[in-house]
Amino acid sequence: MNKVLPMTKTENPQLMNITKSQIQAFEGDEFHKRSLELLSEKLVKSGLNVSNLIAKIAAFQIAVPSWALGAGGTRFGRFSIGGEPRNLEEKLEDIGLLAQLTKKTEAVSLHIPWDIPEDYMQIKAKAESLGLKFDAMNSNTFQDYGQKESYKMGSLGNASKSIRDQAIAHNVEVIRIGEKIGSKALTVWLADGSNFPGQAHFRNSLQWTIDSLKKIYREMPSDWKLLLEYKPYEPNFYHTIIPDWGTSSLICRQLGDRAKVLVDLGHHLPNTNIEQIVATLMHQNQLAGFHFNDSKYGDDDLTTGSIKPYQLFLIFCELISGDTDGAQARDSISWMIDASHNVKDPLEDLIQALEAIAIAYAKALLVDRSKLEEAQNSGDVAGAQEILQAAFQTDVRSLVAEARMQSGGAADPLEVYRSLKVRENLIKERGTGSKATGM
Ligand code: LRH
Ligand code: MN
Repeated sequence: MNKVLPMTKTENPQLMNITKSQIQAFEGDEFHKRSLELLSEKLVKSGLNVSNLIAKIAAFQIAVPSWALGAGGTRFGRFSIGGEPRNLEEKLEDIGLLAQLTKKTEAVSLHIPWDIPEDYMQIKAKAESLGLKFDAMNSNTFQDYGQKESYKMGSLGNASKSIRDQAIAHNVEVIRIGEKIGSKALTVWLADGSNFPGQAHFRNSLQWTIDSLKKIYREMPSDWKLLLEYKPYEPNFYHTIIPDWGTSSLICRQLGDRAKVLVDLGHHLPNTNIEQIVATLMHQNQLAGFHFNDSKYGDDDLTTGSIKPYQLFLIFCELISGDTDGAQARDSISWMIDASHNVKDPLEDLIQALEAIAIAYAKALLVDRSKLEEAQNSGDVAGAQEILQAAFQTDVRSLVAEARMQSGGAADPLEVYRSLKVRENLIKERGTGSKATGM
């Protein structure tokens, strides 16, 4: 039976900070050791190196979005969760906690203006004290937040030059903020498009967008990357200027080789073969990175791996294959979650998402790629599926848990989070009505 150590104010002035001993007090699954032994035996038998696998899984880190630490909502409503971070400092503390429990995240992706740091040096120091760095910065020209001209009819692709210039200036401001806190990338997602036939001039709005992005690209420091995110619809429901990977890719090619395509898993029409898109972008060295989430219908921003875990596995199979074959190196790709929590505790949702991503990656590492290529080249269709299924159907949770524990993380992060009553303590500290900025 696990000894539960109550959280004490004196022990950790910042209520959020859980100590190593509190984490290690939870031994987790009593079968962990035995299932890991059995799995390791099986993996060694198929020629795999278990400590190498554990090292790879432990090293795989995913950035957390600053806009997904409060309760999300839809146009039909938003249900507060209580204890939500009231400012950027508290958001960093929440992500610091995730990092302590899961050892799967060491970076945060900020969204401007939702998270403009009041004091750059202070926020940089705060992040460092929590073992966090700043991943891609996100600009926002899809809302009005007091800027001079409205983005109702678009931003970088707006027919009005002054509105395009305003949107360009905003993106440049976001780059300057990012430079101050050590970020090295700008993510641009545009809601720009139209709701009715005839409303927009397709070719003019595309050209305005390309010209605007060229001006932004020129303002990026030489070691920065531009991640261009596509989305087929919402908030515009007739056309979106950058609706798919092909359009994003052709624009990136006109910007330069530091501009690549960002794949948000929720930004595809139903039944789109996303793993093929990933393979094609890697083939062209055009893959910038991911916004991980899951969906049943539209851009539902549900917990990664909660709806289509096999698709997530197949995407990681392409990523590992492309990395191993030199199509595109894994460390040139940005890994981020982009989710919105309508009914779950945001931190529990993120713990589950980080776990699902680690599991999909671990399963994909088990694929016998030379046997698979043999089956593919010899037309052994059923054989090829058997090789994928053998990896996908392998329970790798003990391997992922071992990698986490060897990195100082919790055996079972969700169990520790709940047993230490973190949300209850956050509500005590921040109140039931605190509302985080973001989606
Ligand atoms: C658009 C999007 C984009 C963000 C926003 C929060 O749907 O995926 O990445 O800017 O969500
Ligand atoms: Mn996204």
